[in-house]
Formats: sequence, structure tokens, C-alpha cells
Amino acid sequence: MKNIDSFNHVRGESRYLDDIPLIQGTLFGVALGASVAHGIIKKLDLSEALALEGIVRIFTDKDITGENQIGGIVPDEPLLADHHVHFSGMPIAFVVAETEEIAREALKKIKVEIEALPVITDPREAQAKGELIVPPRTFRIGDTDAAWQDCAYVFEGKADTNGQEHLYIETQGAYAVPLENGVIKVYSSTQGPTAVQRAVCKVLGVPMHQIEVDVTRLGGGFGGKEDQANTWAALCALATHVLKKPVKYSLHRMEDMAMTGKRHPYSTDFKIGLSRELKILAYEATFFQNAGAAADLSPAVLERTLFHSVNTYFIPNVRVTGNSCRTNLPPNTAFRGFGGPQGMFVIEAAIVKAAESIGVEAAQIQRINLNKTGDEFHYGQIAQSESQACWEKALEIYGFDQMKEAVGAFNKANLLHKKGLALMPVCFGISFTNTMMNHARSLVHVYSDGSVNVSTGAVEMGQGVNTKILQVAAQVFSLNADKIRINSTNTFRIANTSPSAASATADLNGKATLIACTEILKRLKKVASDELKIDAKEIELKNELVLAGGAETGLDWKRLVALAFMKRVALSEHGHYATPEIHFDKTKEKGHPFAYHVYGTAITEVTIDCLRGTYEVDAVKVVHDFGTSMNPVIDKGQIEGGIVQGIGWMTLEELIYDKEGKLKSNALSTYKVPDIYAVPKKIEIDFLQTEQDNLAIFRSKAVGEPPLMYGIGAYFALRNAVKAFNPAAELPFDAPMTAEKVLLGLYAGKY
Ligand code: LUZ
Ligand code: MOS
Repeated sequence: MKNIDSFNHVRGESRYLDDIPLIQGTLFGVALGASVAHGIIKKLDLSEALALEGIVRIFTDKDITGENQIGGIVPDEPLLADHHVHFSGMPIAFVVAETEEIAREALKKIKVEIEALPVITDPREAQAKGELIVPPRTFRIGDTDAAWQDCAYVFEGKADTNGQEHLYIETQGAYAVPLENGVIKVYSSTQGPTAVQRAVCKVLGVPMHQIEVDVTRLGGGFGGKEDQANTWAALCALATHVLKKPVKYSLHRMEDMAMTGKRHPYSTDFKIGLSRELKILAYEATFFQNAGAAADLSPAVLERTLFHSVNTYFIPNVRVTGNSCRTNLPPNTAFRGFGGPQGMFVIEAAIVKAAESIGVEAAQIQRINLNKTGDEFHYGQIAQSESQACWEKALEIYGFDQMKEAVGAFNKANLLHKKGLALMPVCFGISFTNTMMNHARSLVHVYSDGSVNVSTGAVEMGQGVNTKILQVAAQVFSLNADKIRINSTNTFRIANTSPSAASATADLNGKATLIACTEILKRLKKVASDELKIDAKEIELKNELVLAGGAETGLDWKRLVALAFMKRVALSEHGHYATPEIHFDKTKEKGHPFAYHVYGTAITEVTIDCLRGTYEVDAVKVVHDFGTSMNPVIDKGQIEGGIVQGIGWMTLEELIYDKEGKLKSNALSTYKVPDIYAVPKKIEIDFLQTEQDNLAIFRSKAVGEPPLMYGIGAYFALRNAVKAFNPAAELPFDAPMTAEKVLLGLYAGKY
């Protein structure tokens, strides 16, 4: 079954926020962002801007009718700056005008004087000055202090990863429309309709039943719209609340890049100890997360870094500590992987450091330390592992030994081009780490004509979740896809949703849909049983027909539904699903936080040009643990996209803030994302289909985030290629590995 949106997408008919037909009288808002990263607002002169014809109003913090607060986990983020600005791009004022052009014209006429204060951009500096968002957390197992003595090898080092711009194709935006009785309908490009509803209610000072948030689909989210769609929705809704007019704001790309947070950069110290047989006996890491100027989701992101800090290895003695450091960057936020990739990069760097120092291949250390079913993670959960299965299958089906030989032969034969290989095993936990967020609801209506309409809390952002939810309803009712529609995501239909995030959306909302459909099916079977005078246990729906004991009954879906309606049987159901079994005790930092883990192994091969430092990714070959994929086409697309996005983070995408906290890489001319030339020449994906039961919908494991981490393999493959040219190069673990860094590495120490 292909993605149900594919037809509309290729015809340009899919509707995004900016495609919503405007209501007469709509006004247009634009936010004014701070021009410095830290300072005190001394003067804000709006007079010249207000004098422009067509300006309706300029909102500042003084105009907020409720609370000037949009912080989620920690209430530390004003919607509009009061006296203080904390990051460059922080919204100071919201201009509302009759046209967008006038609003943008007015922006230039606002006079702001800000007295600059010292700017911190480095998380280690922030930590040293006591600027932490929340107290540090430490996860541990065993006793690392005692374990070092048993180690034949101990290595220490530092590993840094940079941030990443989400670059969803559809920028952030919102459109607020007044309904009657003070109700406001907010169209928002958000992964979290309820998060938007909460933020709007807080800022306006109104109850949640007054704010309807509606989302048809997003042109990408990647985590950037889990929390950070709130700002624009709150600004538009505030203006609508005060002016009683529809207000829209759809951000320009450069505004979006400058004002919104990104993946968190991290700087980390590590220490790894191994036995003579290369078993990792102990591992320690201290993470310095660059949270930016406010908490946003940083504490949760940091928590996932700690969870995934040993990747897919079993290590008996672990102590990992995370610091969430307050700096003067825009608040960094969720990004596909949610801190997991940052944690995994460090353990992989530690393994490579150990391998290079001992003089063995990293793959040797990786392989013998892969976890097995029954091993305990440092946070207490017992692994149900496919780690070795994925690894061994990848080596075998892709002929890793031959690949290695071929690369060796190539490197012998070529002076100015070198190839590098790396293996990247991955293990990613599925569930929100915050246990209370793991529930969802689905509202299923069967109409009297037999057509079906499903609403859930899932937001379609290109990942295909609506297709999967439709498949659930189609399978339970045994209907053709064309009988089923998936509604927009709407807070008046489905309440208290968790954001579409954590790779868990299809599982949570799919299971709620399964529950609702199964309940309706039970009633329909009862109707058929009464009508046919056959035991309900004998009744089965198949291909829109009602069968009894496998034989046709003359009753079909349409007639059965009509009959049920005549008999006044409820044809709607609201299903609720909460993930069972999961729990986590933060006082002990132990528990069973994940419904299950997703495993996989990627082999990456790259070629570098040793004159220019440029490179190509020749191939990424993966064995991925899908459980039993319910939609191989969509799942393959997710893996391919994840790999490319991960490679981008690890190689090309270089986020640059200057010392003043200003974003220099603020457009696509200065921030390089993967294009068609940068994607691997070859991507092969093998489905590890497993039979044992799991908590995924139809046993089809979550696929959104795990593949991003395969991209980490590209970093280490490039490193190996550089070493093939210049074995003496001292290369810091400092991602991304841009062409510039490759070039510096190739000639390091040579001239
Ligand atoms: N969002 C969140 C996430 O709020 N909690 C999580 O655990 C998570 N994990 C991955 C991606 N987004
Ligand atoms: Mo996400 S990083 O699953 O919003």
C-alpha cells in the first residue's frame, strides 16, 4: 500500500498551512527578533512603525492578556521579551498589519536600543559559571571506579557534535481565526496540537475548551515543531483574541533559521576501559549539552542522551552524567533522535580511540561487545536484543570481508583517492522517556452509508502515519482503503494528545484505532448474528462481505452497517491506548522506560578526493530490525531519509554562531544540506523480520528515528579514509566532518 498522500503530493494539491484559503479581513503578523544575543532593552520606540498606513497594532509583552510564558518542562521562556533578551532572534514585538508587506515594512521602522551583556555560546563555559537549566543527572550500573583496575587498556578523550537545522520544507507558521463566543480556531504547522493549545491558553488566559487547534499536515517537522510551533500560534492567537480578526504568520526561511532552536550541540568527555580480550569493562562520559537560552525540551533530550550513551553494547560498569547548559543561543529543541545520536557518537568515538590506540579494528571491539537478550542496560531495562542478528546478517549478506579487501586493494592502487569503511550498529528505545506521555486516543465513526472516518492525535508530517492508521482500520473492518478517510488532527475531536514524536505515533494512535475499530466490529458482529441467527463467533468480515463459518451470508458491509443503524446500534467509538509495562523511577534512574528497542547495523563506504578534501558516500548497506513491517514502502522511505539526514548532520551541515551568538549559517547559501549529489550512490536495506511478539502496532516496529543514527557511520568511514592517506593524522572527534576538515586532516603534520 503506498502513501495515501502521494497522489496529492505530486499534483501539488496537498494542503499546508500557507495553502488555506484566506478569510476576508485576515491580518498579517510578523515578529521582530532581537538583534543581539544578550542584553537589556533600554528603549523600544514603535511610533514611526505605527504611523505607517495599514498598520493595525504592534504587540509587546505589555499586551499579553494572560501569562507571558511558553516554557513547557520549565517555565523559563517568555513569549515576547520583557526587559531582557536572551538570544539573537528572540521575539520582542509582533507587528500586525493589513498586508504582509506593510508588516515587514514596519519592522524596519521599529527602533530598539539594547544594552549588550556578555554572551555565552559554549556549554562548558556555561557549566563552569553555574548556568545549568536543571541539576545534572547521572545514570550508573556496576562500579566504574573499581573497574578501571581490572582494565588492560584505559583511554580518555573528548568528542563534540554540532547542532543541526531542521530545514523542514514548510517553515513554521500559524493562522488564527475567531469563531463565536471567544472561541479561536488555530491552524498551526505543529507536531503537537495540544502543546499549541496549552501555550495559547496560557498566553491568552483562556480555558482549553476555547481553543481549537487544527492540523491537516506538515511539510516536515523532524522535531522542530514538537515545541517550537507554539510561539507563532500564541502570537497569532493573541492578536486574534485582542483584535477579533483572523491573523496569519508564515515565517520566511531566514526568519525561521534565525529564530528557532535546532539539534543540540554537545561537547563530551569520555573514558573507556577494556580487557585484554577487548571486552569493554567500564565507560564514563560527562555530557555538556548546549541547551540555548531556555529549557524547551532540553532536559528530556539530555535524558535520552543518557539512555543511549552505550548505544547497543553491553557494558557492566557505566557512569554517565549529563549537564544541560544555558547559553545565549536560541533554545535548542527536539530533532529526530532526540539526544540519542549525540550519545551514540561519543561511545563510537571512544571505541575508535581504543581501537586506534591498541592497533585493532574498531569493528572487532564493536562486535564482541554487542548486547544480547537478557543483558541489563545501565538504566535497568533487560534487553530483548536483535543486535547480533543484524550485525552478523549485514556482514554476511553484504560480503563485508570482500568489501574490506576491495577497499584495501583500491587504497593500494590509488594515491589521490582513498576509500574508508565503517560499521554502525544502532539500538534505539521506543516510547516517550516521560512515561506519562505514552497514551493516545482515536475517534472512529462508521457512517450510515458504510464509509468510515478516523480521527487521532497523530500528525501527518510526511512520515506516512495516516496511511498506517488507515491500514489499521481497513484491516479490522476488512474494507478497501477508499472506504476510509483520515481526518485532520484537531483538539476538539481528540483531546490531550502527546506530540507526534519519539517514533511512537503510529504505535500509540494505531493501537487506539485498533481498540476503537475492534469495539465497533464486535457490535456489528452481534447485529449480523441476530439477523442471521448464527453465533457471533462464527461471523467474520472479509473483503466487505459478511461470512459465517467461512461461507457467504448474502450480507455485505454496507447492508450490515445500515441494519445496525436501523437498530440504533452505536457506530462510533473513542478508543484509548496506554502503553503497558513501561515505568521509570527518576530517584533511582532505573526502570523499564521503553516498550521495546529497534536494532540495526549499517555498513558505510566512502571515497575521498585527497587533493580537494571532497568526498562521496559510495554505499550504505543496512540490516534493519522491522519486527514485521506493516508497510515496507513507507518504512524503506523512512530509512532512506533518516540515513541521508544523519549523513548530513555528520558531514556537511555546519551550524556556525559567532562569538556574539549570531547565526552566520543563516541561509542555504551558507548552510549546506545533502542534495542529490550528496546522497549515497547506493542504499541497500534488508528487512530483519522477527517473529517474537512486541508492543508495536501489528508487530511493525517504529521506524522514524532509529535510521538517522546509521549516518554516524559516514563520519567514521571518512575518518578511516583520511587515515588511509595520512596514517599519522591526529584527528579530533569533532563532527561534522566537512570537506574542509577532511582536507586539514589529509595534510595534518605534513607541511
Ligand atoms: N519527545 C519527547 C521525543 O517529548 N520525549 C521523548 O522521549 C522523545 N523521544 C524522541 C523524540 N521526541
Ligand atoms: Mo521528535 S525528535 O520525535 O519530535
